[in-house]
Amino acid sequence: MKRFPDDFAWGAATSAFQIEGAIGEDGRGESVWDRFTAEPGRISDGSDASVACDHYHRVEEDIDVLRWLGVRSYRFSIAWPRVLPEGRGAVNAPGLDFYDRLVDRLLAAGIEPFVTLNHWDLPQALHAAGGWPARDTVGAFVDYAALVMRRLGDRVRRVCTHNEPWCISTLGFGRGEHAPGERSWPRALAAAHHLLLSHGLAVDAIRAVAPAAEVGIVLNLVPAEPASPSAADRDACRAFDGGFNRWFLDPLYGRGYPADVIADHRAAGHLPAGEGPALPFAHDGDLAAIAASTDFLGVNYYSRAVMRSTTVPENENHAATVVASDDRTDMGWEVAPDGLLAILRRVHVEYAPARLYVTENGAAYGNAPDASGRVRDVPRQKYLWTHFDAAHAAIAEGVPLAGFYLWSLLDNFEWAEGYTKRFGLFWVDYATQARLAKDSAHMCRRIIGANAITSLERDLAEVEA
Ligand code: IFM
Repeated sequence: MKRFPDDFAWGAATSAFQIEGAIGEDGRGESVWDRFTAEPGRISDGSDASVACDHYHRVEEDIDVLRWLGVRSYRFSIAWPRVLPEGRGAVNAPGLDFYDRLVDRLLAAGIEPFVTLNHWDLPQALHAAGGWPARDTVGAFVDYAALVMRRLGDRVRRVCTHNEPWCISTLGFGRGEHAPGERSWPRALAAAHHLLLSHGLAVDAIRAVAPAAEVGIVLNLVPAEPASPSAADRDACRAFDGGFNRWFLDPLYGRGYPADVIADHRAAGHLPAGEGPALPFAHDGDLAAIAASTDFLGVNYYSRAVMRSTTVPENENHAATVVASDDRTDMGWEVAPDGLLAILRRVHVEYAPARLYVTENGAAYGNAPDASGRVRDVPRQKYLWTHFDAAHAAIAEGVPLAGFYLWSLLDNFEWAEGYTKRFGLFWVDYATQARLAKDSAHMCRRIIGANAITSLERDLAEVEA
């Protein structure tokens, strides 16, 4: 039996755009993702998030689901355009009231609310005015963060600024796979900088209005290994790690942007070469602001990367990811629980955040209800169990890991993949909006209740019994 600490924050996570629906209701403004999903060819199944899991109308039912699961905490995001339809200025009272009620209901159910302020749904009006590549958006975010926490901060004790700034900047502005669908590396790098700067400035603004709240940021981190010991593969690994992990971790923990990655971007023409400033968007004082001291780092972990050098020119960093085993989820991501231990250990040793949370971990598998209505999702059970084991090993090594949030509570709108990928512990029948506990939900319920894992075979067998 491997026990977790008594106060370990077992949780489930979602995000507003992926579950709420009701995109045109009660004064909500348009977001970049509404605009993006409406563009033909952007979403693999041609769907949108106008209904999603209809969570906006099913809050009570979803809190019952959380209560049944036994989680101690629930990580959800606030839809910025629901609160500020234009991104700044006039507050939409029904939008803020919705989250206020959600917080009260969670607390009444004995579930600690964990707020994400920006899970990608930037108000379209702010994007039209320049969006994340523009410095003006920094102030808009800081004001929005203070507004939300002034209202909720008497009850919300854990809040993060941004979810996965790598995705917003790289997928949204570099690769064009996410909203707003641009392909410009200079703009991607400016967006990343403004996300980080707005995080740092928002930390102070949040503390001023909600002094009792823990404040942090959530990064998606991917431990990288070279596919071979060759110098070229090791350099591919360095470049990948630099662009994915260190570009965010280093400035957040006071080291500035990594020089080797700046050099890569200059060589690729993403940043100006020559004598002038390498980072035209960075002003004096920005790095100190970005490095604001925080209470925790949230780590979203799904897989590792095994890197091979390639000269394919369209691939940034001239590196290619190799999937090292055939054990993959429906996203094509390798199942690699050791990578979770590796990244938690590394972040602890190299950056020493005060506290860590696994703010997302989970897997997309399509297992559907059988004739008896049961969802036998053994691959997800194995995925989660082995990652719980890795988290336990990290704690045993002394990593200050304080919680683990399952991604996701419900099957939901998986961004550019639409509804084709199911990450939920609960199956969602999108025709009826029924929620059905998968076998993995039963397993997690038991493990959370016991606050311990035993062995994979035994924990799986308990679900069968
Ligand atoms: O669904 C996403 C989530 O919004 C952010 N982290 C990764 C998840 C799976 O792709």
